[in-house]
Amino acid sequence: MSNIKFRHYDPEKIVHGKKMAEWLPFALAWWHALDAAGGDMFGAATADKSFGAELGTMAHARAKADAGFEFMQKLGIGYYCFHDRDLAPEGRDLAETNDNLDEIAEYILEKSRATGIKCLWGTANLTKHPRFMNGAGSSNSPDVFARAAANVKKTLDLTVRLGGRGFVFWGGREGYDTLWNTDMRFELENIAALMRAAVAYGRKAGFGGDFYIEPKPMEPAKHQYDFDAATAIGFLRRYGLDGDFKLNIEANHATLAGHTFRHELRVAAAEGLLGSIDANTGDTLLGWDTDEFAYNVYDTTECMYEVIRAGGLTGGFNFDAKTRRPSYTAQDMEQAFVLSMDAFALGLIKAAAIIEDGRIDAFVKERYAGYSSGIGARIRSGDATLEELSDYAAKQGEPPLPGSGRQEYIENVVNEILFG
Ligand code: XUL
Ligand code: CO
Repeated sequence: MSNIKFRHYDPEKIVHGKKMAEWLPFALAWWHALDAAGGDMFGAATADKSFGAELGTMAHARAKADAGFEFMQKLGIGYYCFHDRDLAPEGRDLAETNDNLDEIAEYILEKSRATGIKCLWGTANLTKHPRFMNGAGSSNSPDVFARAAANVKKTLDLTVRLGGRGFVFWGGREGYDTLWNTDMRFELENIAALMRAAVAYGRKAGFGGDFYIEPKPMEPAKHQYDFDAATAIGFLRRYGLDGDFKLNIEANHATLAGHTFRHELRVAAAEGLLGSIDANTGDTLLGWDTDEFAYNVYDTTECMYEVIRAGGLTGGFNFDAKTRRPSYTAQDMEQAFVLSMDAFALGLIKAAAIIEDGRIDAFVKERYAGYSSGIGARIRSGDATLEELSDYAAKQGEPPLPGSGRQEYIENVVNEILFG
């Protein structure tokens, strides 16, 4: 063990009736932890992620797996998430590409058996290759659609083989750059067709987990159809996919959509569709997806409040996050994971304390108390007609003001619980 020391994360500690490790199934994101090397559109990579092997080779794919498992073991991270393209290099054709994937899957599976570290979810990268420039399910080309389907099929097979709990669709190019060249309804129907085919195949292939949509409003497409949780839920219901799909909510995507992280969690949970979380944070002053490691304890507390209220996640907390470009050392990686694991653990402790304290929940209950009897109960039952309500309103005269929202009182309670 190096200098890794958690201040709040203790997997065995019981919080609100469950072990911390059960509330917080942390996952490493293969693409960020083992690939992202700090390059951006203005500058070259700063971190060395070669792990002693030549980039783009099968030897490198194995070296990444070695490094990833060593790192997860060291930090006590129980899961990983992957794209097909993160695991192994593409070959000359689809057959060779798939052989490369099979070879590395076998290698990873052995490590998984030896360590107990499991796959949280897999996803097909349908954004990077030039063939997907106009999207995958939403592509104008049926040949590209078919290739996307082949990649989804293979990645589903890998996810089943690696024991993954989930399968993500993140529609980075499922959207448009200009409506002048776009048939929106046509594209939405095709995306749904790809997802339906994935569900049908996945269930046949033994995938018993959840499919997820990961909402994000833009970037790389100007507008992405999975804009936010509410939009994605509408789409799932419209195309009858809500029995197999839940949502994977990412904090930075929430803020890009003009929402808070908590808002997106609440929307998904309110519909019983909160499945998993991409645990990161954005920078509110930057309009792009910076994928930072979360450290704001207000945010993590609000997140964990929503998660506890939802009864936990069927998925987990995937660190879809990367260290900053000038933080290029292996120690920076350790610090980043410790930072965020502790931030979510502290958030869990504080959220549980807020719930157990009870003052806020009691106030929320009282705020809606008028609906438990009389005309309120009639409204809740769904039986109250507009005529009945209108008569009631005429008889009662001017209704009293609805009572203070007491936001400042609540914020005082939150700060008292957070800081004493
Ligand atoms: C991109 C993003 C992805 C998905 C998986 O913004 O979040 O890494 O999580 O494709
Ligand atoms: Co993500």
